[in-house]
Amino acid sequence: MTETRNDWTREEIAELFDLPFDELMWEAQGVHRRHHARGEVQLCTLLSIKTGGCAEDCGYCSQSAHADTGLKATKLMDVRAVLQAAAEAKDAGSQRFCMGAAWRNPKDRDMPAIVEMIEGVRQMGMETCMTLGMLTKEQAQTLAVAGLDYYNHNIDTSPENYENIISTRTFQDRLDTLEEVRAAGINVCSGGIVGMGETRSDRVGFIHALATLERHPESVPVNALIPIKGTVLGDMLADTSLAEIDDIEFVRTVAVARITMPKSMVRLSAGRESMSEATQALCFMAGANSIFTGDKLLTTGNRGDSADAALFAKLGLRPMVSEEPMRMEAAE
Ligand code: SAM
Ligand code: DTB
Ligand code: SF4
Repeated sequence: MTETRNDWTREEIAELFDLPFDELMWEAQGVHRRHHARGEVQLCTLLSIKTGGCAEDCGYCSQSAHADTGLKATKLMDVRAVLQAAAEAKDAGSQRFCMGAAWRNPKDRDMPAIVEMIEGVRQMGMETCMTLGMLTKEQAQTLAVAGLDYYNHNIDTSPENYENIISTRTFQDRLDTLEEVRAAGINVCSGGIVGMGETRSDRVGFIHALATLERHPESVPVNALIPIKGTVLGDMLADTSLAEIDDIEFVRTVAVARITMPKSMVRLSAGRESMSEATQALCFMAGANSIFTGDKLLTTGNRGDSADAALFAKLGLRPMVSEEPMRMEAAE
């Protein structure tokens, strides 16, 4: 087994991106086979437990109060309705249930309901994941005690590109929450978005920031930007001042994530609805081994289970079977 490294340099990562495509794919597939069961893909299901009206100004997001997407803001969902959706996801074969809230940060008064959701979903035998924005130390500890398996908190892009995408928080704010999540002993899910008009060097910086964390995130979602009308980035793409990401460059990013973070689950996340089956197949060859299932992400569409089942059959892939989620030791 090759050792996991946390001392990647930007130059090394840039060299990986620069490899001839066949060599990059060969390398990524080799790393993948050394660390993961071949042909297995983890199925995760998303639910938006609190939609819209978010105070942050993330340029890609339909749920920002700063965007003009016509999205109706909702209150936090009722616990029973969340557990009903989780039961349906489990029946559909999902291994992990990811609950997302459009918050800058949760309020302490929201935490009891969040805790009930985590406990309820865990009792069904699914892994739990929450994404609620920035957390205090106490909130991270509350989630850990409730049994939360994963916390999703994306760094989204390179440190130097961050302020071009989001102005209401800093890259360091993101790292601070990730540290609290780690310290509380919760597994980390952190990745980002490709196709926001960033440069190759930003993609290098994005992977570098993840691959040099003291511990790699256990899950690394790689999203392809879904351009949404009324968001800053969606409107820029529509008026063509922003070029769409090239499929091969997207696959390269997945491959470099796989090589630099060999043990992490790399999730081919948002953007599959408009991605060709051939590009998705290349992403799986490049080492992606997790997807979001169902016909909805948070506010946008997803491919749906029957299209995915047909793709899996075509490619000879199979859903990963659940194992008891591994809990991390709390770092002092
Ligand atoms: N509010 C929480 C936060 O920002 O951490 C959780 C929800 S937020 C919607 C989760 C992630 O979804 C973002 O960090 C971003 O990476 C991804 N995302 C949001 N809108 C997207 C879009 N239009 N296309 C691709 N990914 C998107
Ligand atoms: C992640 O990296 N992607 C998911 C999940 N983490 C929370 C969210 C994708 C959202 C896509 C846009 C939408 O549906 O609003
Ligand atoms: Fe809010 Fe998260 Fe959307 Fe940013 S990505 S606007 S924090 S919901």
